[in-house]
Amino acid sequence: MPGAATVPEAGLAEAALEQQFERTIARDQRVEPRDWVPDAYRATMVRQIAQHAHSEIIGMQPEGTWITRAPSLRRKAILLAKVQDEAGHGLYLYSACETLGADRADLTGWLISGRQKYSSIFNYPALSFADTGVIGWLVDGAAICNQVPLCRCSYGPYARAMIRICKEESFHQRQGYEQLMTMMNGTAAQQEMVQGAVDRWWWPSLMMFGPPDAASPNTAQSMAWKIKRHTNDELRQRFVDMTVPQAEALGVRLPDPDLRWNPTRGHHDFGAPDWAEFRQVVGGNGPCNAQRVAHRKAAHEAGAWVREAAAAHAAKQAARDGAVA
Ligand code: FAQ
Repeated sequence: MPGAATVPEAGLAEAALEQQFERTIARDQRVEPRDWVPDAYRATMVRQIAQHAHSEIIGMQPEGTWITRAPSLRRKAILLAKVQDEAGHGLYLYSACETLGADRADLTGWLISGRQKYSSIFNYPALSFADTGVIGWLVDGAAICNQVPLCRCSYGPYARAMIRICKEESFHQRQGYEQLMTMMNGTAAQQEMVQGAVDRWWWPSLMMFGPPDAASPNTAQSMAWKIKRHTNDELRQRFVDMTVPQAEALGVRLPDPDLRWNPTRGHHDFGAPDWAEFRQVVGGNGPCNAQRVAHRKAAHEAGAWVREAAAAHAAKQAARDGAVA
C-alpha cells in the first residue's frame, strides 16, 4: 500500500508543527501568515477579525446619517474624517483576514447573509446630533479598552493593524468628548440632548465587551492562544472605572442606580446589562439590524460595476505585462 508509510510520517510532521506553534505562543512571539497553525486557531482568528472588520464597516452607518445634518462646516468635516477612518479600519482588517486564507468576497457575502456577526452596538439608532459625540466618547472609548490589548495579540497581521487603529480610535474618543463638552457648556436644550444620548448608549456600550465570562464560550481558548489578553468582564470593569470620572467632568449622569465606588475592591460596582436584549440584538432582532444589513447589501450591489472595472483593468494589465515578458 503506497500511502501507508506516509500516514505516520505526516502525523509526525504535524506533531512537530504543532509543537513549534505552541512554542511560539509560549514565548510570546507572533504567529505569521507563513506559519502552520491549528485549524481551530485559524477559524477563531477569521471569526474575530471578520467580525471586527464588519463592525467597522457597519459602524459607519449610525454616525454617517449625521454628516449631511452636522450643525457647522467644522463639525461636518470632523465627522466625515472619522467615518472615513472607520472605512480604513475595515479595509486593514479585511486584509489581515485575507492573510489567513479568507476570501474578501466570501466575507462580505457572509456579513450580508447573516452568517457572520458584527458588533451589537451598531444596531442602535443615532437619534440626535449628540449621539455622534456619545458614540465617539463611549463607543470608541469601549473599543479602545477592548483593542489596546489586541495590539499584543498572537497573530502578527492583526496585532499590527490594531496599533494604527487604536491610535485613530483614541483621537475619535477625544474628539467625541470635546464635542460633548462644547454642548454641555451650551444651552439647556443641548445639555438635555447629551444626557438623552448618554442614557441610550450607556448599556449598549457595556454590551460591546461580549457576554459575561461565565457565558463566553471562546474566552478560555482565546486567552490560552494569547489572542485575548483579558476576559470580557475584566475589560468591561476597566471601561467603567475609566468612564465614571470622565462623566463627572462632563456633568452627565450615567443611567445606573447601582453604580458606586467600592473601596474594598478598588473598582466601581455596577449593574448588569440586559443580557436578554443583547441576545436579541446579536440574534438579528435589534432596533436597526435589518436596516443596517439592507443598506450594506444595497451599497455592495451598487458597487458591482467598480469591482468589474477593477478586475477588467487588472486582467488587461496582466495581459500587457505578459506580452512584454
Ligand atoms: N456583538 O465567546 P465570546 C468599533 C459574539 S469596533 C456581537 O465572548 P469572543 C470601532 C462572539 O463573536 C467594535 N456579537 O466571543 C468603531 C461569539 O460569536 P460566535 C467591534 C458578539 O470572540 C467605533 C459569541 O458572541 N470590536 O467599535 C458580541 O471571545 C465607533 C460569544 O462571545 C471587535 O470586534 C457583541 N458585542 O469575544 C466603529 C473587537 N460580543 O462564537 C464605528 C475584537 C460577543 O457565537 C464607530 N473582538 N459576540 O460566532 C473581540 O475582542 C472579541 O471578539 C469580543 C467577543 C470581545 C467582541
